[in-house]
Amino acid sequence: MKKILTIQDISCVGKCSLTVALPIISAMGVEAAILPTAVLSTHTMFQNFVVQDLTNQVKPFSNHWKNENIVFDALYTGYLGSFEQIDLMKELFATFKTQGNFTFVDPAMADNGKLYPAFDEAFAKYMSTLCAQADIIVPNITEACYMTGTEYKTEYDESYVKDLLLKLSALGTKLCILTGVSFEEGSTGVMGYDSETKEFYYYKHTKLPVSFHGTGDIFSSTCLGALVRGMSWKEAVQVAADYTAECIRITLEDPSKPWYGVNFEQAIPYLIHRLEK
Ligand code: PXL
Repeated sequence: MKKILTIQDISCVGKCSLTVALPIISAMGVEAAILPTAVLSTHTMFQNFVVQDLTNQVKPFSNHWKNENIVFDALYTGYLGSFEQIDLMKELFATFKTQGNFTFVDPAMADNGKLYPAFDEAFAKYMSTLCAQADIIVPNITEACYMTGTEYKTEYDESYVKDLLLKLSALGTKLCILTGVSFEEGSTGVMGYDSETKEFYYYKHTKLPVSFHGTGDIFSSTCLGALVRGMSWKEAVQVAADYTAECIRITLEDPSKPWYGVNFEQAIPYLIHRLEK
């Protein structure tokens, strides 16, 4: 059985980070090992959340795994809370990288042109140094702009997106996957660039007229699950984009939908079905 180590916070209420990564990776038939970097009462879009930082547990936990000779098929970081945690992730990559595995970074820190409340521009810039050490990164356009010092635009053309991907790839990342790429009203999608084959690929699907929290984490977890299962990156992008869109569609049908995340749980049967195709 394949095994992913995912390292991010656990927001106890909020449908993001580990409460999304764990069930999705498990549903995809892949073992999910976790390293929680902090425990939050909720994600940071709520007011008055409380945090227990776990930065000082990263080394003892990973040392134990190393001593147990535990290996992972992929190392996956999501939301990280500090410069120190970014540095710890670089060490962890160096410790657990093998010939056969890969590192996957979702620089979860911004959306819709704005940084999440806990971050500033210096942090966003520093995140690019972790992306530089990753095999695969999955930023949205906002995150890519912050990391590459590019002006954020809501209207753009293909050359703007390709330029962003080339700048990301210049950090040193093999495969850059940019989410939330929309060239026309009514559709959105994902564009990737493989620096080894020099190939761009765009996958487009219907855009639903809302933006929900946590969908980036759903996309990342699904995309990585699909990759670890052996799909090509283009197939993985399709499955992840389709599942994320289905999560949004199902949520819109729910009259009592939560404001803070999507009903990804109700779309898990769709995901499993989609994988069987
Ligand atoms: O990736 C979203 C996310 C994860 N974790 C925490 C967050 C957010 C988004 O705001 O606050 C703690």
